[in-house]
Amino acid sequence: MSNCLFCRIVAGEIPAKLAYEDEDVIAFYDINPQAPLHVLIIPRKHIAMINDIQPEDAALVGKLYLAAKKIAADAGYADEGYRVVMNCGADAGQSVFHIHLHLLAGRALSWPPG
Ligand code: DGP
Repeated sequence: MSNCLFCRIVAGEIPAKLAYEDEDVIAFYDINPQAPLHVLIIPRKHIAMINDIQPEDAALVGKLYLAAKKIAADAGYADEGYRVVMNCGADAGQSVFHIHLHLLAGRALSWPPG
């Protein structure tokens, strides 16, 4: 989708510092990091929000988590711990409507989130 910010990052039209990529998934560092490590993990395929995920996307969504696990481990946070979260809709704070996992690590994170 040409008007989707994250599709434009996938297409290379907007620069981003990549943390990981494969044929289905890319991950890049958040422009406004909330932790020492803050990476966004997205499918190359445009899916606007969790509400739009279809059964045939199950493996693709699983790959987002496998990428999160690899990025966290490669950065040395496997034992220390990390958070992986996906916001859905306005009340959850979703601001970019192309699904993305936030991977946050490197500091103690409070719960519940605000
Ligand atoms: P959310 O609020 O859950 O939709 O998260 C969107 C995230 O996207 C937010 O943490 C900031 C990040 N973001 C927005 N625009 C850009 C951008 O142009 N580049 C990068 N790297 N991150 C962005």
